[in-house]
Amino acid sequence: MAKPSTSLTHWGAFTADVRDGDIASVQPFAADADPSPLLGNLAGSIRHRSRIETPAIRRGWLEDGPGPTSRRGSDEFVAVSWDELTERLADELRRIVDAHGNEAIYGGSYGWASAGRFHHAQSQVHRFLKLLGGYTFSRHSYSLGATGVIMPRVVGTHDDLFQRSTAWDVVAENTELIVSFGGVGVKNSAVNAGGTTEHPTRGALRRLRDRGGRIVSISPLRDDTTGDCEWLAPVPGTDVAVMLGLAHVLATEGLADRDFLATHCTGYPRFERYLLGLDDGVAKSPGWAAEISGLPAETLVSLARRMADSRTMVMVSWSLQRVRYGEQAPWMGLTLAAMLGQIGVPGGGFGHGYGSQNEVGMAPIRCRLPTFPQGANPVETFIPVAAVSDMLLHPGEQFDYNGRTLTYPDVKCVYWAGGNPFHHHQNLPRLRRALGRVDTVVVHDPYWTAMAKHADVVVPSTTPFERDDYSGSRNDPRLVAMPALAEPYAQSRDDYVTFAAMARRLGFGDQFTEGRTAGEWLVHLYEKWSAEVDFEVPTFDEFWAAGHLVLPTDAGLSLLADFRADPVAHRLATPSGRIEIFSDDIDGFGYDDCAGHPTWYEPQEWLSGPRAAAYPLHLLANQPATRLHGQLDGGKTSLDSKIQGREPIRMHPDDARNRGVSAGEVVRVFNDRGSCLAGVVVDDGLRHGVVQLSTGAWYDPEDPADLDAMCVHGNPNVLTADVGTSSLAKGCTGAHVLVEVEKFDRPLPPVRAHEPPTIVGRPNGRPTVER
Ligand SMILES: Nc1nc2c(c(=O)[nH]1)N[C@H]1C(S)=C(S)[C@@H](COP(=O)(O)OP(=O)(O)OC[C@H]3O[C@@H](n4cnc5c(=O)[nH]c(N)nc54)[C@H](O)[C@@H]3O)O[C@H]1N2
Ligand SMILES: Nc1nc2c(c(=O)[nH]1)N[C@H]1C(S)=C(S)[C@@H](COP(=O)(O)OP(=O)(O)OC[C@H]3O[C@@H](n4cnc5c(=O)[nH]c(N)nc54)[C@H](O)[C@@H]3O)O[C@H]1N2
Ligand SMILES: [Mo]
Repeated sequence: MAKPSTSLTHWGAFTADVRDGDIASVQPFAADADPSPLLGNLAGSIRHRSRIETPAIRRGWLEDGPGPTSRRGSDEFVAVSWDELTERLADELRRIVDAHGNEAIYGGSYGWASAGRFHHAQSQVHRFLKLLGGYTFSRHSYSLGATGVIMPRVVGTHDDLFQRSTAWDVVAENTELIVSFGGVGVKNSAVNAGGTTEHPTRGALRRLRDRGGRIVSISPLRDDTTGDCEWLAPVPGTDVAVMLGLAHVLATEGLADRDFLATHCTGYPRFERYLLGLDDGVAKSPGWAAEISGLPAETLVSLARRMADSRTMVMVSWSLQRVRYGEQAPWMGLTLAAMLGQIGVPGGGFGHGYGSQNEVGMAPIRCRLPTFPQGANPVETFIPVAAVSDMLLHPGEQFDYNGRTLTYPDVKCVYWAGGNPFHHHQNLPRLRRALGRVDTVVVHDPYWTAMAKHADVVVPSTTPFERDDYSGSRNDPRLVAMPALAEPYAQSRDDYVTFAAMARRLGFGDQFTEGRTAGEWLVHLYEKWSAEVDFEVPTFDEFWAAGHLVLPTDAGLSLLADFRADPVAHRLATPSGRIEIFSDDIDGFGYDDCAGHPTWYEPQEWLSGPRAAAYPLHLLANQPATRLHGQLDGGKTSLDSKIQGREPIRMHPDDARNRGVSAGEVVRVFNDRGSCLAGVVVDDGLRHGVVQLSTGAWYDPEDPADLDAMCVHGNPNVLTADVGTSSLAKGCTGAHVLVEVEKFDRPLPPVRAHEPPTIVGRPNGRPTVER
């Protein structure tokens, strides 16, 4: 029987037609002017064959007990009952805490999970582990690892750069020139953490163009900017050099706003010495930048003059900081905007991530959202999030981070709920070895992802469409009800129920649940929230019946307008209270990979470096246009893009011709770290020498027992380097990697990424699942 219902994902709200326990089709939310194609992945997702049907334990772990092993990822699983899983897992956690202390549990559990405030997997797992006595945690994100450390130091915040960014309306109505590094488009702004009900990017760009506004898109890919633009395609990884070349023109042609630099910034003179080459003898001139970036010097000169002459917004995408030395691009983009002197002016200044995530340019809500409280973590040990393999492989070793020296803990248990390291982490062969070092790997997920297949204890979670919840985000005008659309599939359970059962066995059940069912929590959190906000809200029942609630927002913001108006009253949270173009603190750390002012460093993974002799193609491992990360990789929008079942790799016609490969063929993409298969798309909308293979194809080793196996499906993280951005932030650098591509002329191995692993019966004849 058909039953229409609304719900919410990170990429949009929708109404579903539900049949036979699954989503049959979806219609986008009516108020969404530009719904995301990612909605096309939802049909069939509840009963997909990659769902985990029962609690399961890796055979080797069950038979031999916890301990290091190379069998993770190739072993069989044994289906167990919920009671057995609860007992064994709770007892193992107790053993680890008693023998090694809480620090030995790594509960960073990074990942996007699903929209939904209460059933948010991260909140659930962190609350549980905190009550257990704590865990080693992770700081920052794969999204913004470098920004999250550098920007608070130089502009006093990173959250406000997004949350209180200049509104799209203000850009559409005031900006004359957008100069975007990394593009500005709808591919990435489909998405917002926590969910989104509107997609304003395309419409705002259209309004800007209708007014005569211009967009210069500096990116190796033409389609990174949606619609018409002036496309400049530099050598990937050279944006800081390009920005320096532009800054050089401003400095030497009297176009820099010296008043703004004097009243609102600190350290410009120190930086200018570097810019002009007074100490190192290298002027960072347009000619210098042209040599590095491949963009003509004249183009940079005329662009710099246009920028000084127009109401200009400098936009830096998040991808530019997901590379080695990633701290530099956002810092230099901010410096360039400061030199233009338009920071805080409507439609001028700086923006970070327009076209990276939907929240940038959307109005912030004037309240917090109801959330499941997590409590405090008694353990203080943490790692920068992308150092997970380093931590597991180097227990007890010291490392630099943000001016401190930290020590990696000796982790015995890795606990993941709501994320997929085989999606997000770099150098997967190294990650597999790192996971092999611990005693126990626990994964909660609705699906048999590669991470679940590498676990010892596999906990089948419900999807957001099998439980009541609500969600919203800090830059979206709606709190949306998410009523369950279907019954939980097979034996899957809400993470809340799993944790509550374990907490009971471990003796803190009442603290974890506070005596409430999930449904009671939803009402409780909503009512607590309604009592705190300073506007009228309907009762929970009224909200639930209406399906959503419109929240008050701060419209029409311009980033840092207050600071511009009065830099004393609205001093920034930096040591000087101003924008730090030179940072004494960073300078004082003495890092050789992050100096006291924005600096051009030659990366390792780039076309002009020594590695390019062996691996002459620059691969952009960007975010997929067809799904969110690895989520619903088996859905229609995602599958429709695959070529002979492999993830598409885009190549320039010359690069394809030189290798004798054509559109529709399967190629092997490789370097010294690993290899994967991918299906060729030929496209002249890339700079030559650049190939693009998005993240998110589920890792599928040809021989799962071989830690270095080729991925037959096209996951670029078998190729990427597992190194941090710098000693400052140690952020993720997965966006870039050098590779070579060749025709694959063996018979094509089957893609098994979306098939469950072998699940065997038990010798004692308990219920089994055979495949
Ligand atoms: N090479 C390269 N690598 C990258 C990037 C890149 O640009 N290049 N980008 C990086 C970035 S920015 C990010 S944010 C990361 C993303 O990496 P992740 O956030 O780890 O990727 P997702 O596929 O979103 O993983 C979320 C998992 O949560 C599961 N899930 C959903 N709902 C629930 C639930 O209710 N309970 C439980 N237990 N599980 C649930 C999903 O099935 C999915 O497996 O990837 C990073 N990796
Ligand atoms: N459809 C979809 N949208 C998403 C996501 C998703 O998985 N799918 N993930 C979301 C998440 S978690 C995040 S953090 C954001 C990430 O947002 P971003 O980090 O901005 O996203 P990317 O797709 O990695 O990169 C955007 C573009 O930057 C360009 N680029 C790469 N390197 C360079 C360079 O060196 N110079 C220049 N000028 N350009 C370069 C690439 O061509 C690429 O397409 O996206 C979010 N939006
Ligand atoms: Mo991200």
